[in-house]
Amino acid sequence: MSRIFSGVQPSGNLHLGNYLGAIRNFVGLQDDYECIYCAVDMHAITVWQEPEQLRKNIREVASAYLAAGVDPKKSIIFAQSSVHAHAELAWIFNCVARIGWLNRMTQFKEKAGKNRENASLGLYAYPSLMAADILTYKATHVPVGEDQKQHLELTRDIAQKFNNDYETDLFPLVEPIIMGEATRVMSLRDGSKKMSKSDPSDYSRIVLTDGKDDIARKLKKARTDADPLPEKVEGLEERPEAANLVGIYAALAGMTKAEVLQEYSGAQFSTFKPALTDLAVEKFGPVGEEMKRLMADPGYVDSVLKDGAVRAAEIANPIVREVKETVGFLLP
Ligand code: AQP
Repeated sequence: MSRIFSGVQPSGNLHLGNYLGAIRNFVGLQDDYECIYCAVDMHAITVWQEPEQLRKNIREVASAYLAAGVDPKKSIIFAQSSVHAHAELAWIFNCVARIGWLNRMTQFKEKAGKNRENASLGLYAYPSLMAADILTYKATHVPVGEDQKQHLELTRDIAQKFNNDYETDLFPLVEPIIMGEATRVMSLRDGSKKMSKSDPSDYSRIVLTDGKDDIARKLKKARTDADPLPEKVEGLEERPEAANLVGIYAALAGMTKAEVLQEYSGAQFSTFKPALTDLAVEKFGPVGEEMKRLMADPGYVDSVLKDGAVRAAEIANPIVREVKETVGFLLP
C-alpha cells in the first residue's frame, strides 16, 4: 500500500484554505493509503511562537484532523517534535540540499520579506525539514495545497541527489496530490494574496472555529467587484475576488465552478454572498463545533498524539537507521 504523509503548522488561525486545500482531503485518502498526518510544530517555530499558545495550537491541529473525519485508529496523528527521526534526517538533508536550490524558494522570500537578514536560519532551511518529514516514512504521496508544490519538487531533488550520491534507491520520488476546486484559496480582502494564518487582518480569512455570525460578517465584507456573476468560467479570468468566492462555493458544495455559474450566472453578490454563507455554515459549522468540543478535552487529544507518536516512530526509526548506515555513520 502506498504511504501518505502530510502536515499542518500549529501556528494558530487554521482557516478555510487549510481545510479545503489540505485537511478535508486527508479523510478520503484513508481508504486507499496508509496515512500519516502531523502537526508540524518544528516548522511552526521557524517564526516566533508563544510556548503556551503553541501547545494549544498543536492540539488545535490534531482536533481539526479528528473533527474533519481522520480516524486515529486507521491513520497516524502525531506532533513532529515527538519523533526525533525528523530532526536527524533534516540535518543529513541540510548537507545534501544546495544553497542555490533553497535560494529559489518563493515561500522563504515571501515570509522573510524585506528583512531577510533577520529571518531565522530555520525558516530558510524549512524545505529541507519538510523533505525529511516526508522521506523519513518513505512516503510516496503528499496531499497539499498548491502553495507547497515548489517544496515538494525540492523534496524530489533531495531524494534524487541522495540516491545518486550514495548509489542507492533508498528514497522514493514523492508525488503531490492537489485535489478539488480550491487548491489555492485567496484572501477575502485581496484576491491576489493567498488566505493565510499570518495575515494581520482577521477579515482576510474564515477560521475553522468561526460561528455563523463571524462567517456572515466576513463574507459580507469580502472584497468583490460590481459586476454580476458571469455565465462561463472564462468570465472569471480578470476577476480574482469573484473567482475566489465561486471556487470556495464549488469546493464546499462538491460542484465544479462551471456548475456553480450555471446556477448563479447573472446573480449579484448581494444574492451570492448569503448563499455562500449558508453553505459555509452548513458544511463547515459542524467541523468547527466538533473541534471546539475536542479542544475542551485535551486529555483525549493528547492520548491520540501519544499513540500516534509511538506508531510513527516505529516506521521512521528503522528508515533513519538505514540512512545513517548508508551515509557511513557507525551504528551503536
Ligand atoms: N490559501 C490556501 N489555499 C489552499 N491550501 C492552503 N494551504 C495553506 N494555505 C492555503 C495548505 O494548508 C496546508 C497547511 O499549511 P501550513 O500550515 O503548512 O502553512 P502554509 O502553507 O504556510 O499556510 P498558511 O496557512 O498561509 O500559514 P502561514 O500564514 O503561517 O504561512 C498545506 O498543505 C498548504 O498547502
